[in-house]
This record gives sequence, C-alpha cells and structure tokens, in this order.
Amino acid sequence: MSQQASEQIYGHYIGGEWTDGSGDETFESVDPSNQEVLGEFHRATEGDVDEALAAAEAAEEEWRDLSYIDRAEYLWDVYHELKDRTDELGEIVTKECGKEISEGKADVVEAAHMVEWAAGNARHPHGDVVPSEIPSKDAYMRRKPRGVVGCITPWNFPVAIPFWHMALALVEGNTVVWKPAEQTPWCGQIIAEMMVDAGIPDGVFNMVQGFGDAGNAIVEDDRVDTVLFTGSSEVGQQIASKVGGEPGKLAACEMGGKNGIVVTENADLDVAVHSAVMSSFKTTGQRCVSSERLIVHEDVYDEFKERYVELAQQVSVGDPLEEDTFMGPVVNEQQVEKFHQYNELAREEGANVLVDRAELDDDEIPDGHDEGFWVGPFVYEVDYDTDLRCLKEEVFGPHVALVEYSGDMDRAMEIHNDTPYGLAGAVISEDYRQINQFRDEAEIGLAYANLPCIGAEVQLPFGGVKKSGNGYPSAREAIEAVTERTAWTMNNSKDIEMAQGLSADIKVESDD
Ligand code: UN1
Repeated sequence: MSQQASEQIYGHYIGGEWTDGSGDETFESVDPSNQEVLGEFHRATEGDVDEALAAAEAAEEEWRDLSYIDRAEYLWDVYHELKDRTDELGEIVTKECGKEISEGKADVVEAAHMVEWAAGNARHPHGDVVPSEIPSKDAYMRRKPRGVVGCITPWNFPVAIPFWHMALALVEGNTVVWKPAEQTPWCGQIIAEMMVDAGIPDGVFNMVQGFGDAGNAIVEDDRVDTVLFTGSSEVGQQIASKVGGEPGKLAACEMGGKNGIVVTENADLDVAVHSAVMSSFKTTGQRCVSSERLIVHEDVYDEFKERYVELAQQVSVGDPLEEDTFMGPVVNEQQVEKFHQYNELAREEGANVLVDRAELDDDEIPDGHDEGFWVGPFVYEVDYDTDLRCLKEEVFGPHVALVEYSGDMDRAMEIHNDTPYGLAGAVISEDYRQINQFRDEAEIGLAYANLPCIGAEVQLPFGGVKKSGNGYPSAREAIEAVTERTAWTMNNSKDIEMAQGLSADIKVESDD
C-alpha cells in the first residue's frame, strides 16, 4: 500500500504471511481533515493475536542466535527506506492523523533517527567491564533479549513511536508483535511493508491491525515478556498494574502529561511567547508533551498575556497538507467532544476566557473540508487553586490556561508540580539560578530551558514520572525494557577466592 489508498482490504502480517485473519469485521482509516476514507482494514481477533504470538515465539531462537550486527543489517534497510520515502510517508502521516505536513515529515525523520540509533548501536562496544576485589576475577555486564515484545502504539506519532518500540527491541534480539493505533492503520501497513522489504525473517516481526481487545490480548498473554505501551494514562495504568503483578513480565508505559511552562520575571518575552505558542498549538495540542498550563510571573504577566493572546487569535488552522498551516484538525470526533467538554469545565471553574476559537467560523475552515474535525485555540486565565480540574486533567487539544503567580521560584515550582502528571515542562528565564532550580525541582522527565517543551530527540531518554510513566523511559532508553542484564564473573585461577572477606575454606568435622 503506497501513494494512494485503494479498494483492497488490508490485513495483518503474521509469521511471514499477509493474512485477513479469522474475524469478519473491518474498519476504516479516515482523514480527519475531511472524513474521506483512506483505506479499509481487517480487524484482528484474539485468535489472530494468538497466532502472531505463536509466530513470534517460534522465531525467537533463530533471531537471537544472529549477531547483533547481522540483526542490525535488516534495520539499516528499513532506515534507508524511511529516508528515501520521507516525503511520501510524511504526507500519509498528515492525511491519517491530521498533523500539518512539516510535522508529518518530522515524524518519519524521527523514526529514521531511532532506527539509526538502534542499528548503529550494534557496532558499538556493549556492556561494562567491572573491577573485582579479587585480582583473579574478571567481571562484566552483558545484555540478553527478553524474548517476545508486545508493542502498542498511539496515533499521534504513527511512525516514530512504533520505531521507538521496535528498533531497539529487534536489534537487541527480541521478536515483536505490534498493534498500531486503530486511527492510523495505513501507516502501520507501510511500516510492515518496509519490514518485509528488508527481508526480516518470518515471525520476527508481526503486526495485527485492530482495537483495544487485540491490545489487551497482547498484554494478557503469558508468552509476552515485555509490553511496550505509549498512549493514554488510563490504559497505561491498567497495563502497568496488570503486568506488574506477573512475575518475570515487564511493562514500560509512556503516558500523558499536563505539562507546564514557567515564565519568570526574568524571562525574555520573545522566547517565552514563541516557546509557549509552539508548545500549546503544534500538533493541535495533541502531543503528550504539549503544554496546557502557562505559569507566568506577575511582573511580566500583562505583556506576556497580550502577546500570547494576539498570536493565539491568529495562528493558522487549515488544511494540514498546506505548508502555511500551523494547526490541522484534531484526530476524531471524540477529541472534538473532549475538547469542548473541558472548555466548558474551565468556564464552570471560573475561567476568564481570552481566546475562544473552539468553534471555527465557516470562513476559517478550508474549502472542501467541512466534514473535518476542526477546532481552534481556547485560551483562558484562571486563579490558581489546587482543586481545579482544568489545571490537572489532560485535554489533548489546544486548551491552554494562563496562571499568574507572585513571589519567587518556590511558588512557581509549587504550582508547576501540582498535577498528578510529570512528563515535560520548560522554564523561560535569563537567570541561571532560576533555570537550575527548575531543572532540580520540576517533577518531570523531560525538562527544557528557554525552549518549547516539545521536540525531544531520540538519543535522550523519553519518559515521565508520577502518572506519566512507570520508570521505563522510551526512545534510546527502551533498551532497559527489552533486555535483561547478566552480571558475569569468571575466575582465572584454580583457587576460589571470595569477595567481602568471605572465607572460602571448606571446614570438615575432625576425626578425633
Ligand atoms: C508525544 O508527545 O506524544 O518530544 C511524543 C517530542 C517528540 C515526541 C512526542 N519527539 O515532541
């Protein structure tokens, strides 16, 4: 499947074969900018997941027995295809999930970077050589693949995040069963085709197209050693607690955020306004790192507010395939509804609305796109109160609160950290002490200074604390979730000598 969607109904890729699976149901991929159908896909049953897991398990040994470098060679082919097809695939990302075209392409570029990182890592030295107390002992650390890795990925980064999961999992010697998001199966299909083009051995990579029931079948199956999940906090928490109770099994969950930007009295307001607009409106607010809270010092509040509001009134919402669009549509009707509900909640909680483009005017909707899922920025100011739900719950849309604070950084940090989430955040200040206080005290996994809080690179760990993660960051750090480590110690002597002064003498009963 490439270039254009077609009449064919696409299926799953299991054990080296394309298959329609055992179910009768199909589902459609829909362009959120106009509701045009992009393609039709078979919906996986639990039986299909079962087959995919059996294939992944059967392929484990042969794949594990290849060298790192041989496994990585397959991924290099995928890397080259991602590079060669960036524009084409970027357009498909944009059509399928609605984010504007520079973001569509950046998604594919980020995927290529992740594959480059994982495959490049195969030729790098691995493990730690560790000193021993005993001169005749050599000690070092080695990694082993965990086995079968189940990957469940979201629609907002339909190419990059699958590779956050799968690139390292595969290079490290695991086999994979992947369920792409049901909103972006076309991207899933193309990624699977790339794996096939690369000649990856049968059963090593398997893809099932489907919904939460298929995802759940992956999570609950005993043959899965690691579950990698990126998506909503609600589903991620369920997976983490379900899998956490099963010995030997591990779940690495990347979840949402209620990310904040602190603009201090020492901020450069050009940087502040630019960073805030990027963080709140790029991807139409649908990154898990998007910012929905702007915490601004009273000394700069009025000027910041005026400038931010002016831009929020003007940012272009439009056809995501057009290069002058800043915000495309949101992904589907549920997102539109959720956004409106939270706007309403903010009003009920006392918000003073500053920008209300939630329902766009007819002339703002691009020609031929009346059926799209359009929303515009909704910006309000509200007095900080720890009980406000609008300051704590993730909306996943262009819904932004301005919160004024007075006093020092301690107060800013108190407000910043007062959310159950802890993914990303930024401080805007020219004072290094304030910047470093934010770095040290912000309860988040991705922290920025004088930058937007979006746009992390794959060679950094990507993960959050509190409700945003469960201690296993993604991107380069996914290696921890897809491998286990062996601490290896070898004796070069015929004598056995123990560390910690432990006696190695075998004492026996005396004869007398
Ligand atoms: C997400 O927010 O859902 O840091 C993923 C970023 C991207 C990944 C975002 N590299 O903005």
